[in-house]
Amino acid sequence: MTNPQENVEKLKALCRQWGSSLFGVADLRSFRKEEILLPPSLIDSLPYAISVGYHLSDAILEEVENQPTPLYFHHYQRVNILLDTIGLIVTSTIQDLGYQALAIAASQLVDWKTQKAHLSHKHVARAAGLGWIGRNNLLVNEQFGSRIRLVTVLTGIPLVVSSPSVKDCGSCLDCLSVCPAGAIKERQKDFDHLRCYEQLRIFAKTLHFSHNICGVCVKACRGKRQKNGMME
Ligand code: B12
Ligand code: SF4
Ligand code: SF4
Repeated sequence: MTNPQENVEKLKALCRQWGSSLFGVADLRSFRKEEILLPPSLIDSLPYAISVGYHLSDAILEEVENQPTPLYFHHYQRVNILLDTIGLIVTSTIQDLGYQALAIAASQLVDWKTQKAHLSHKHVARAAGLGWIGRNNLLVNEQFGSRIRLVTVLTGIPLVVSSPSVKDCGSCLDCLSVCPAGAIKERQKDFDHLRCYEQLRIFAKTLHFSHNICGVCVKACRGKRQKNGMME
């Protein structure tokens, strides 16, 4: 199977079957090599980046007030496992078709000092048309807001590249006042990474979670679906 459009349809349907709501393709060659912590020869052999998004449970997020809850922590962990599983299933499907694929973990650090992973799922998702980087520093999808988690699969199988979104936060400021650390500012580039990070470390310590989580700005960014009161 070498028709790029057919390949997209097949992989999209597969991801949907496994519970994902968003699918897009980015051209990895549009990224600077320094943005990807993988050997350059490996990047050259995997020119496409598939971005997959899972719509988080709105019911669980609605229960989050100004700090993460045990329900959210469990959800966060299970969704990471599901996204990693989807990455593996996409990988084996592509390999069966005779091409290479490499799934990037949903949540794994390779540089603790700068808090960097192999690559940014958000930047890939933006390039793959899933949304834009919002004031809350997260990927914002028009339908689901920031209530999504992401995974990326790099591959050599021929695919049709998606167009990036032209939308942005516009006049919305819903996430600014809710952040317990005051890390979210009107200009996205002023987002205070360190304040956010320190707040998450406090949550982990005081609430006894083994990961740095929060969820407050995820909840605040509802997207069109919740704002319109639409539920599946
Ligand atoms: C490390 C990490 C964190 C760290 C640091 C984040 C950061 N880089 O600022 C901490 C623990 C703070 C964190 C917090 C959160 N995260 Co996080 N995180 C990641 C992870 C694993 C890697 C991010 C990465 O490599 N980025 C690459 C760099 C180049 O991109 P960047 O963030 O734009 O780069 C900046 C930082 O590196 C910063 N920087 C430089 N030096 C230092 C040093 C320190 C100490 C810090 C903090 C930052 C920093 O400067 C860069 C330029 O601005 C990704 C998964 C992934 N592979 O993408 C998830 C991910 C970004 N996280 C996610 C989420 C949801 C969260 C939280 C809501 C926590 C939660 N689950 O409840 C908060 C939200 C914070 C926010 N508003 O941005 C989701 C985002 C989904 C979405 N809709 O966008 C991701 C994509 C995980 C996933 N699989 O879905 N996260
Ligand atoms: S994760 Fe929490 S502390 Fe960090 S920006 Fe979002 S609301 Fe603020
Ligand atoms: S809540 Fe509004 S301002 Fe904040 S990231 Fe989402 S769309 Fe942008």
